[in-house]
Amino acid sequence: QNGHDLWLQNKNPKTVHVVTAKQSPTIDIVKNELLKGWQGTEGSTLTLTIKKDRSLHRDGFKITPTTIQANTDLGILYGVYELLRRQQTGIYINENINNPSYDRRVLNHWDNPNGSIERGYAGKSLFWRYGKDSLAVTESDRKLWQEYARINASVGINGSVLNNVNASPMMLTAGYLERVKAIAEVLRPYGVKTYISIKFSSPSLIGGLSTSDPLDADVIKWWNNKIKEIYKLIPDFGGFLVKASSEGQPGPQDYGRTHADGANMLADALKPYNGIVMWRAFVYSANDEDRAKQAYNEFVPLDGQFRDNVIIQVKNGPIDFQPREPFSPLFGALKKTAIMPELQITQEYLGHSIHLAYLAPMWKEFLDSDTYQEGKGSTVAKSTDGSLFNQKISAISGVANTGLDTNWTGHTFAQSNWYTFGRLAWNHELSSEQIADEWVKLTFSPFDLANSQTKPDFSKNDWSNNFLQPVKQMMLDSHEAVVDYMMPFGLHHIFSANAHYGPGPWYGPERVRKDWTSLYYHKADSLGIGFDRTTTGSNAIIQYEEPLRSQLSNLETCPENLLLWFHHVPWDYKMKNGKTLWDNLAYRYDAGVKKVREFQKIWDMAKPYVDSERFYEVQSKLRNQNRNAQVWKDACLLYFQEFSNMPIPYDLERPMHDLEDLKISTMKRPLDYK
Ligand code: BDP
Repeated sequence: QNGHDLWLQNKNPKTVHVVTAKQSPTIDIVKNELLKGWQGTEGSTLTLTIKKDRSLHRDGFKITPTTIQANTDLGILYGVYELLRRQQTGIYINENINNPSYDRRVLNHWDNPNGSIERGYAGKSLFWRYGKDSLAVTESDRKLWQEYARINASVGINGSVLNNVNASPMMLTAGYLERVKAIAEVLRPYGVKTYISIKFSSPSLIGGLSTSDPLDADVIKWWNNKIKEIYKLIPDFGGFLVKASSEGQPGPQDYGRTHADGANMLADALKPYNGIVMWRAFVYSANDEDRAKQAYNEFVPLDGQFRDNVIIQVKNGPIDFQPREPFSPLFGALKKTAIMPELQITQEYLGHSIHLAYLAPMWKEFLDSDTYQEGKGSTVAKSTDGSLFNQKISAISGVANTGLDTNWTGHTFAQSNWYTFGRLAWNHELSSEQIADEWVKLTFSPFDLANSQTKPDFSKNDWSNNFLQPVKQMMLDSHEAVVDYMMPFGLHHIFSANAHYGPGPWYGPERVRKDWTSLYYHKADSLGIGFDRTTTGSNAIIQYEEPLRSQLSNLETCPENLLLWFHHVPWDYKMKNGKTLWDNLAYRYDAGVKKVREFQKIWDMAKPYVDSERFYEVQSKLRNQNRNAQVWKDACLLYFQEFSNMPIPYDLERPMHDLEDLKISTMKRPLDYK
């Protein structure tokens, strides 16, 4: 088992007669999936009906064990994947209405035209290649893109941004656009729309203009022509994703214009074709203002100024995809502008493709967070899915973790995060437990769960008790384990160097940009540790609505898992369990390491139930994760101890590394011990 089939492993299909009056490339896919994957009663008849039904959204469907009804061919396709999934996971099928939470469910690929992937840990790009003839489209390209499209469609993902947000202007040149067209043709019948990221200064970089000022008539004309050219090639092109005036990228502010000026100019040009602009709010500069406050300060004054085909793309937290962050205060605060969450599927800050971290609990925590912006119950989910605010577009995006590795994502368990992104984008009310349950069954079950139980030499019950349940539990505990051994209690961004992998709480005093150092974020000193974001500090809490604001401001009521995000806390502060902050830190780091050791045992015991290729891959990665977790614990405790001057509790095992050694080795390269 090389993992290439992910959660789409068709086993012993039964025969099914498909009844439908419709013919189209999408319906051909539907029939083929049923042929390969039907697990219902042998010889059943399945009736597919496409008719106008107001209770269904464009992609929605109704299913029973023998019927699927939808408004569109794509609705039927999603219905088929749902039906097959239920058959394969043994879930009883009731008739129900199944509408997606978000209209646009989009992967953001940070792929560069030379085939490398920014923050990618699973090999090179699926779309772009390096070298001579790199733009020639081959049969194997098409085959791969088709597999990719199918995987996405199977979990409802319906959009792909094909290149990095740090965009090359080359992407808008003829050769690249031809390749986008070729990709779009393969993705189209699966309902996956193509989008690209653009560089804001393209008019001057490749258009020969002297400016890229969004209010300049020639610039506007250039974009209009470019967009016309794109739609000629790709009539259903989705639109642009834009990182502008952000981390050194050019943008409207270079010309004294606002984000709204920039976004609207592009939106106007895309409007006649129904294209959209996903404009990122990931903006901050190295000034004296707390980085966590800057996006809100920039965008809230612009609320209401954006066109209705602009949607602001906001990372889940106010800083940057850290192991744990509070939700970005922009959610719920932008009331007259569509806003979409940006999640990170690739584990830039969560152990790359080496650490096992199932991200559903983190994303659920975020989506379920109450912003209180329209009273109690104004969750992030509701403030983005169109139920709380009247927005023309609803969308959610995830930074993809895919690459050319045979198993697509590097770590077998990282496949679950791609799966989860799709499932939550479709239905943000699914629980982490249910998604894990589905994924483990689809990915590892040796049984055709709906039917026979004879195949391997153990029973379905054995498999469920000794594999499914413990592995699921390991997944559910895994994100919190990473938080514990990396950054408990709201610590954030204390990595060594730009690889964002190993620990480096000491990192960066020599750097010019203070906001790119660890010291900026943890602020450890002889008195305590943590970033004071209350009124005595940066006052970032002002950006949250009451009663949350008061809750966060008060040391006693601030959730302990975000304590050091909002407060500078004395080392000897007594926490809820009666122990000091310092002792709690030590126990938490230790608990994180111990959890990984438990995962190793769970996985070793799972050996009889999993093929050897995936077994050894995961086993070896867990060993690596265990070593890394120990390094994180030692590095952080020994370093912070220099400020706390308190002993590591004596019932805990002592560090195994010397701080000075760790400083040298983690500065040089990420501690992956490969
Ligand atoms: C940071 C990444 C950087 C991205 C940036 C972004 O380190 O590579 O370009 O986010 O989202 O997390 O634009």
